[in-house]
Amino acid sequence: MTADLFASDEMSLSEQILPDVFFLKEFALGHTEQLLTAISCIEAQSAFRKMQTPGGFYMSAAITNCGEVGWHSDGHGYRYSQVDPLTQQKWPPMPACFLQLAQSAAQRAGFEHFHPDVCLINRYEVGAKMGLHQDKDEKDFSQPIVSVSLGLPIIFQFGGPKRNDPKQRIQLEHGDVIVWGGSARRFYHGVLTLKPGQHDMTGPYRYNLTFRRAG
Ligand SMILES: O=C(O)CCC(=O)C(=O)O
Repeated sequence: MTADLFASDEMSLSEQILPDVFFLKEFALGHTEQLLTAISCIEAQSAFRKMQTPGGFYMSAAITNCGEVGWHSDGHGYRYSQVDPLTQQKWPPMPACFLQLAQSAAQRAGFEHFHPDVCLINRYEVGAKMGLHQDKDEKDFSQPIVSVSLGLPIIFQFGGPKRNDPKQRIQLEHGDVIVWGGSARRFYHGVLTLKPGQHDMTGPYRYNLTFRRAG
């Protein structure tokens, strides 16, 4: 597979939902089987786990990572680390199909030369959600974020630089991709609670791949 394969997918529709924020409907649809197989390999090395927040709560989404670094959270704060704290080994490498998808989606949205060094993988079960937050633990904000949805649908919220700014709500479905960067790179976003359902490829789950350049 090459980045061109993604870039030439005429089936996908893209929409700019805010300045520097792009919704690429079904952009990853032709590649979901390969992406899900890669997730299975990653979780066999670095299992999904529910991370503790600095406030002492547990996040409802289960998380793992691949790439040169991985994001994690515990009682001491949010940060990137070179090793998985569960295994004390390096995080699994980023599969080529992940990198190609992330780069071609970024390019489609007008962000050339995206070089993600981490893919955070969220797994949502019924009742899981991700509250409004900014992605701000990275050193490099010049590069965009590419976010890929697999499995059950969920409502994504995208706001502004302040938590209480007005929000757009978008239903994200299997194969949809959102890309944001530039002036929107640190805008608040999150997802509402996952509703019960059964997806042909992911069963009762939704997966999200979030590609970033941590720096
Ligand atoms: O699951 C999603 O679509 C959003 C994930 C997210 O916001 C994050 O990992 O920072």
